[in-house]
Amino acid sequence: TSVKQPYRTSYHFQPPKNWMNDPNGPMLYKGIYHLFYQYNPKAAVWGNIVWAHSTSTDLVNWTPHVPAIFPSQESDINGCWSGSATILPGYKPAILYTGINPQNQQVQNLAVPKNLSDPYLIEWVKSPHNPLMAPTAMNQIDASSFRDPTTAWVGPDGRWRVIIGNKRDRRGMAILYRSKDFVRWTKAQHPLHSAKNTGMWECPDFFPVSAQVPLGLDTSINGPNVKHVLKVSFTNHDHYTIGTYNSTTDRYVPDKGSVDSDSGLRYDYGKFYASKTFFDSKTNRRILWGWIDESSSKDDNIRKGWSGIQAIPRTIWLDKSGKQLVQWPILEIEKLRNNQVVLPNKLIKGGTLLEVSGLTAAQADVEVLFEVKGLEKAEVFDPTWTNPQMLCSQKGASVKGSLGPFGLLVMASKGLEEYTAVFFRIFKGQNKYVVLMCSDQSRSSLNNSNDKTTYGAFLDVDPLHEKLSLRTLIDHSIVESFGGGGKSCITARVYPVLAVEDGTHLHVFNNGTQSVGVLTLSAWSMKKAKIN
Ligand code: DQQ
Repeated sequence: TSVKQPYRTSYHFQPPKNWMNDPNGPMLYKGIYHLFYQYNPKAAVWGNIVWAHSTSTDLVNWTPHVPAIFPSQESDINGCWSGSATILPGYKPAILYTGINPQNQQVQNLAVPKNLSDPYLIEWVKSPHNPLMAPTAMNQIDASSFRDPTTAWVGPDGRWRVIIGNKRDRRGMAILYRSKDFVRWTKAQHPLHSAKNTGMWECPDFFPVSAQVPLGLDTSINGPNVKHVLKVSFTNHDHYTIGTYNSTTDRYVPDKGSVDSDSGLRYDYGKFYASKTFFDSKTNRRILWGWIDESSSKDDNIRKGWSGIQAIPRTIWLDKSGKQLVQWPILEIEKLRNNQVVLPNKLIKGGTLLEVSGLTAAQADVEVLFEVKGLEKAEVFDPTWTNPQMLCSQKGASVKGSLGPFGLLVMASKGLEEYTAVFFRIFKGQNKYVVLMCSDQSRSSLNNSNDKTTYGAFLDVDPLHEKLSLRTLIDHSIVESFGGGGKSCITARVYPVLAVEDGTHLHVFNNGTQSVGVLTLSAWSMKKAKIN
C-alpha cells in the first residue's frame, strides 16, 4: 500500500521515515559535516530517543549512517537526549549529551569516536566514567530539569567550560561546569546566566560573534570587538540576547535592551526550536541548525509516517547595528537553483495580483526587492501595538491597508482556495517608519485539522533609505522566509489539499491602496537534494 506523500520535502533535511526533533552535535571534521539528531527509530511520534547520524560534504546532500549514540549503559538506558560536539586538542571530537538513567533522572555523559581515522565517525564509545555530571542532594539540581550540554569552550585559565539547561522554580538557568580533562567536571558556584519567569531553558547555545566583520568565530574566542550570544529555547521559541562574557568571572551580561523574555529577540518568529550552531573552520562561518516541527495533527503524522524536518542551515552573524543577529541560508543551497524566472522592474498598483509562472512553485527559491514610494501615505502606528504576531493576525493578507499588505502568495491553488501569504505593511511611527513582516497561514489549507496560526515580526529596516527585500524558500510543506536580508525570519509549515505539486502557484500581490515597485524578482525551481 502506498500513501501519497505530497508534504515530504525535497531539499530540507529529513529522515526517510519516523520522528525527528532537535539537531545534535553538528560539526565539521576532516572536511565532512556531521549532523546528529533526536530520532525515534520506531514511530512518527516522540519516544525511544537515539542520536541518528548523517554526513555531507556540502551541507546540501546527505548520507545516512547507523545511529551513533543509543541507550547502552545505566546512565542513558532510558534515552539519549540532546547535546553538542567539541573538538578537543589533537583534533579529537567529543560529544556531551544528556542521558536518562533508570530512575528517569537527567545526567550528562561523554562519548568519543571509536576510530579517529574513520572520516565518517560511525562508531562512538561511551566514557566508563559516565555520568560525568549528575543531580545530587548536595548540588540541589532538579533531576527533571538538567539537560542539553553546549559545545564546551576554554577560558583564560586553560580549563573547559560547558553550560547545561536548568530551572529553579520559574527561573530559567544556564548552569556552568568546569573541567581540566573533559572527564572530571565541577559545578561552578553560580550559573553563567539566569532569568526569572522563563521556565526551563532547553538547548542553550553560547558563542562569540565578531563586532567588526560578518564572519563566524570559534567558540573559545573572546576579547575586544567580540560580543557573545546566549540562545535558550523556551515556550516554543528560540530566544536570544547579545551581551558581554567576562571569562574571568564566568558571567554573561546581556546588553541593555537585550531581554530574556518572550518579548525579546528570536531566531525565527514562526516554527523553529531547539536550534544549535557550530563553527565551520573551513569557511569561517557560524552555521545554525534548527528543528521545524509539524503543524499537522498527530493522527496525520502517524498516517504519513514521519514528523519533523530541519531548517536549511543558516549562516549567522552580528548585524552592524550590534543589536541583533542576521541569518541567511547557506550559499551552497543555491546550487540547487534551476530555470531562473525573472520579473522585470515593475510598478505593482494597489489591488494587483500578478502570477509568476514557469517554475515548480511547490519547490522553489524566490527573491524579491521592493521599493516603497509615497511613505507619507503610511498609516499611523499605534504605540500600543507591541505584539507583531497579534497585529499580523488582526491585519491578515485580506485586510486592505495603505502601504501594504504587499508581498508573495505562495503555495497557492489555481482558484486561490488555498494560499500562504508572506507580506509587509509599513506604518508611520513617532519618529521612524515601522515595518511589519507577516506569514499568514489562515488560508493555507482546506484541511482544518492543521494549526494555521499566523506569525509576525517587526523588521528593523528603514524604508526611507533602504530597499525592502524578501526571500522565501518553498519546499512542499515548508515556507521559510527571510525579511530585510535575514534580519527577521519566519518559518511556517503548510499542508494544502489543492496546492500540491503541479497544482501550486506563485504570485506577487499588493493589497494596499498605494503602488509598490518591484525592482527585481527572481524565482528558481529547486532541484531535489539527496536528503538521506
Ligand atoms: N528535546 C530533547 C531534550 C530537549 C528537548 C529530548 C528540546 O534534550 O530539552 O528529545 O526539544
